[in-house]
Amino acid sequence: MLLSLGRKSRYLRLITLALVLLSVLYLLFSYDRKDKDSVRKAPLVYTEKPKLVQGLGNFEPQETQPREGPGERGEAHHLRQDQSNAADQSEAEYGMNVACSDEISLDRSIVDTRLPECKHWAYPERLPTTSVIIVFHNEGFSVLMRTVHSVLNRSPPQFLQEILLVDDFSDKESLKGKLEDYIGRFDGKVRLIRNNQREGLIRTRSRGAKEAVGEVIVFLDAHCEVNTNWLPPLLAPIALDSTTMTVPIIDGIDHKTFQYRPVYSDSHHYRGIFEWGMLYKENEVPSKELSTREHHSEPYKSPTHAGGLFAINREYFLHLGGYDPGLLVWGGENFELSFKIWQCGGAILWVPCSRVGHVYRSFMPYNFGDLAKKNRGPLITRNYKRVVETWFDESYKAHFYAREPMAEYLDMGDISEQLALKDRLKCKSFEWFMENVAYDVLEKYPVLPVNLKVGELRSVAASKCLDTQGQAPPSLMAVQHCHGFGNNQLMRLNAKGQLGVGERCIEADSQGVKLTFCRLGTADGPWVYDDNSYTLLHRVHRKCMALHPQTMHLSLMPCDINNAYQQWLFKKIKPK
Ligand code: LR7
Ligand code: MN
Repeated sequence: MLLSLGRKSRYLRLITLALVLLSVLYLLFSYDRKDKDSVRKAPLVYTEKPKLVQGLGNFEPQETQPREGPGERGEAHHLRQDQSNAADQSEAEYGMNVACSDEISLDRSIVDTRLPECKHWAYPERLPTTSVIIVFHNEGFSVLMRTVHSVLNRSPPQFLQEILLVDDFSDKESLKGKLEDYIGRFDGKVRLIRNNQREGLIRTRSRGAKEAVGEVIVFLDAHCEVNTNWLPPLLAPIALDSTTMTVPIIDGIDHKTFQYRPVYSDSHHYRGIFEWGMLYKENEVPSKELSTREHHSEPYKSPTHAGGLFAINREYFLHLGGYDPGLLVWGGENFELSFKIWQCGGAILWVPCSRVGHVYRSFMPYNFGDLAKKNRGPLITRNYKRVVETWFDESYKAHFYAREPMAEYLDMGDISEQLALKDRLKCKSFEWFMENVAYDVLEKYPVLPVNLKVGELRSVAASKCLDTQGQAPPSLMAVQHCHGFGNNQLMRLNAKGQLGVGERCIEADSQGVKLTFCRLGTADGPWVYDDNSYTLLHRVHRKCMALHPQTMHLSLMPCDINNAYQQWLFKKIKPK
């Protein structure tokens, strides 16, 4: 009896122990599973009221009393009349009114431009740590620092590991000791490193990525203001899948008044595409893309991005080789990264609930240093050529060269490393990308017919050349001294009658010969060139392009093949 009791109690103890063990294991296991599920299956949970959901956080800030002062609430700030010299001077120096910025608080409030439903999203409580990388070359001190302040003020501190400032060899006094002293107040949260020669923004960003310590890197231009709760919506999709890159919606900050303005006045969604000269374009998101989502404010896929502002897992970025180190200074790196991501198995999402303001400058205030002493144009085209030659299939390359004929003559350097990377990562074809991701590009920018003629278009009578005069369309075309550099005088006549210059088209009506926006979705035009009579016939008006002998005004006149003022020669441009 005693013995059996003792045995019983041993059994009981054993069973209890087993039960305790099992429940501990269960708890551990289910905790782990719940935690993972909360990230895997429900990274974003929409709640009727902004509130906490188990394992998820709603990072909306407390509403605060609006502050008063210049530029508060993102309003325009106007300098006094007697400050106009300072304003003009800083605009000439920086491409933006830094004198105006200097009077606005670095902590100013801005308008919340998000869709109202953005306040309702809850994100995983645990998100990757982040390094915000800001590269800069000769930026205005207050503009740069407002970028930093906005990040510190509007990011959950637990996710913001550091802000890494990378100076691309600036020579402005305000960006030396004063900058170092100033960031001292942030207790190491803001770090500064400097290039010891000018590298250009692309290589400078790659350096920042290598030096950063966060799991995710977020790039910002040095003249931005991040908006309310901008960071968690960028991090959540990356936490879910580290091969996803996320892009905020970019609002505008006026370069004269620093007014913060929402980029879209409607609530439609747009995404990044390109035309065949590799100019960046945006297009309304095809409905098929949106229909996979439940809420209007959810992220959606985009073929490409503008370049400056995005978040990506740091190791993934480095696994993709960062940016092609052969890309110089400015331009094309946005496409390189986009094509690389999509073709090599990743994805790009645009995130409506993340908004960041960016100052669009009136002009580019810096030169390209030693990397392009005279002329930036060819350097940017050269970058495009590297990207096209690396990522386009053979059949697509022709469209780029049709749109940008001078690219053929540019030395793009060695791309064998890039091709090897593409091979190593077993990346898909450009055709796959065009059919599955960028399927809206061809609707807007159809493939280009071959060029029948390329060169300057010279009047036989006046020996002057057709010239856009750097005007934006719609504007009248003119003739100017033939300079032989191409650019505003480089005309292309394609096999379907379109006369193009850069991304623009040449049309004519009763007022004269005009520079116009090419009709989206078309690549044809009205012009027929006759190799025997040298006339340029407008098929629709049944008249010929003519130059007025005295006024030099361009117009359509009844065709007269013997009139030298209606005779035009396409003269090839030699690369310089
Ligand atoms: O040599 C340089 N070294 C630098 O460090 C030249 C520039 N920079 C810095 C500069 O100080 C700035 O912080 O690099 C950053 C970007 O240069 P910007 O502001 O002159 O470029 P951008 O705004 O005119 O151009 C857009 O395209 C560039 C192409 O290479 C970059 O990708 C920019 O980041 C990009 N900006 C955006 O995408 C913001 C939205 C604008 C649009 C469309
Ligand atoms: Mn910029």
